[in-house]
Amino acid sequence: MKKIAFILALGTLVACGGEKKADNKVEKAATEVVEETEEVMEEAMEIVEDKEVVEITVAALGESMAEIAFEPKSISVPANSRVKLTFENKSSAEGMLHNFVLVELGSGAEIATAGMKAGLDNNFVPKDERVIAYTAVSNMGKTLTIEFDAPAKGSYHYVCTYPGHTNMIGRFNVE
Ligand SMILES: [Cu+2]
Repeated sequence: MKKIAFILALGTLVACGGEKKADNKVEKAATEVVEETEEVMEEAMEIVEDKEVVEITVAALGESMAEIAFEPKSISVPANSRVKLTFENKSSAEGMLHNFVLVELGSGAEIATAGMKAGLDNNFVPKDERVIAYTAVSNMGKTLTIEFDAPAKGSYHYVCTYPGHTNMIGRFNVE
């Protein structure tokens, strides 16, 4: 009888030991997951910090509706860069307002039409997922600066959505 009790006790001990071992395993796995997550987050932070900052300047030129245009009409930035855009309204004509709106290729006209409804309070920029970045409406002689992450590799348009400025259009390439 004593012998059986001893064996039972031993069995219980082994069973407990087994559970503890399993707990350790779970703990170890959990620690590994935490460590891996931290590594991934650190890498992500590095990617954000390492982004190349590209400074570009776009001017809005023209003293009359027939002349208004962006200068330059084409911009290229590297993929994964951070774009620091300086937008200069170089007009000296009273009431010559402009903005810079980066949009998906070919969507400029629709965005401008929707922008008219959005109104001056919204800088003539509609809430639309095809709008990637934009400046406020800028008055003559004023300079505005915005920063945004370059979108995915490809071609985009930049337009001025001020009513009637449909001939203000440029090409934005991410290479
Ligand atoms: Cu304009």
